[in-house]
Amino acid sequence: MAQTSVSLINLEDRYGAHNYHPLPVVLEYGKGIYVWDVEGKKYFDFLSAYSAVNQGHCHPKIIDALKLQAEALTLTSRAFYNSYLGPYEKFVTELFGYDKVLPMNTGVEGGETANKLARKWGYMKKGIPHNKARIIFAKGNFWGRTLAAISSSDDPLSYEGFGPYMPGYDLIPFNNLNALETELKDPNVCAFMVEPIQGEAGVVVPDEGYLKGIRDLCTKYNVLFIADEVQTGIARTGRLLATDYEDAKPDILILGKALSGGVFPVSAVLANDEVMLCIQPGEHGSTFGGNPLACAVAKAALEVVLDEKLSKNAFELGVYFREKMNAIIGETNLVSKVRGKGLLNAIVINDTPDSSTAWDICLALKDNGLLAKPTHGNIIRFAPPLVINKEQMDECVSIIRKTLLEFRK
Ligand code: IF1
Repeated sequence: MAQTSVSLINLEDRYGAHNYHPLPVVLEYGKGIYVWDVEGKKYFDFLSAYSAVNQGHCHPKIIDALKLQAEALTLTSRAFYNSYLGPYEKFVTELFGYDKVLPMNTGVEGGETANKLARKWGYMKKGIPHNKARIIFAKGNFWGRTLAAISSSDDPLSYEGFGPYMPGYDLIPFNNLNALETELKDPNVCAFMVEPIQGEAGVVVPDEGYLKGIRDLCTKYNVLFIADEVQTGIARTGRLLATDYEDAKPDILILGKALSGGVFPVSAVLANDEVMLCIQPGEHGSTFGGNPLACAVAKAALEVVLDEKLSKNAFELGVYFREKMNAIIGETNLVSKVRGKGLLNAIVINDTPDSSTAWDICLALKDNGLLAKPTHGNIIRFAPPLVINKEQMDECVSIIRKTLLEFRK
């Protein structure tokens, strides 16, 4: 029987866990900034798999690297050395400016690794008493779905019903340096972990100087600054890292998502020796962490970012996009603001978070050939692959404008 969107949605409903509520579109093929559904309809992808496909869908250079490595050696485990990991580690640590990298697979494993490193450093180097290490997070954070990650969340949808929670985690308001300094005075605090721009919270951009302020306070109080750049990293915000906008080099950097261009789960935790060497052989790792396939794919994905100057393109087209969106805001009472950096942007819909307006707008955008998804009810994130060009951006802006002007609640 021919597969249709409906039949495929029914298959997932019958045989798959119901842990998502996807937009009713069934994708079958992707190339660059475009995806096609089962019926062959073409869409602009304005989600980029939550910024994992910054290089565009199925980028030939990354796919070629995947194919080549897949015919050579995919996984050996870390029980043995292999000829691919060292060269990749050299490449990625030199690119981001750290002594060492601890390779993992998913973004949340990167966060877990960073938390373990920070606690170990707290005991071994800062002299925090046994099991007393505290890590501070910002309200509105999202770094994944593990029990540790949800223990640091203030979103009931993330943590409700999954207790008890990880001890030693505390929250302060995002974008508030006074609240941060108050917490850092406690000598048992080993780290502050924060996204430079909060993605899931709805693309919340902090004030100019916030990142520098974090860096200075963490230095002053001998606390590790952990930057979760899983979503903001790899050129998404118009710089290679969002922390590059200010003099705010993190002590621990977490990368994921577009580190592999969305081709393969690859994450990485980078730090200097003083921190990284606190974890001794046998104390941390993962079966697939640093596997040869991941090394080949990640190196190619990063080379695409550099060769195609995706940071510059993201920066310039981001300015252009927000200008266009601000003009549209003047034409409709549906949208209260646009915010973001580079090509990580969002519009805030003039309705309550529990309204279906943002969802209904996304359904209308889909019908008009552009895919986006709401976050936190009334915010629509717009994050196309960073390979988009000005002409394509103009087409997308006109689709968004048409949809908003024609939209009726
Ligand atoms: C889902 C959200 C985005 C992240 C940051 C770590 C991770 C993520 C800043 C963990 C992951 C993903 C998870 C994915 C949807 C997506 C998402 F909507 F869930 F919150 F991007 F905003 N740090 N975010 O954004 O990385 O373990 O997933 O590889 O759960 O559906 P992961």
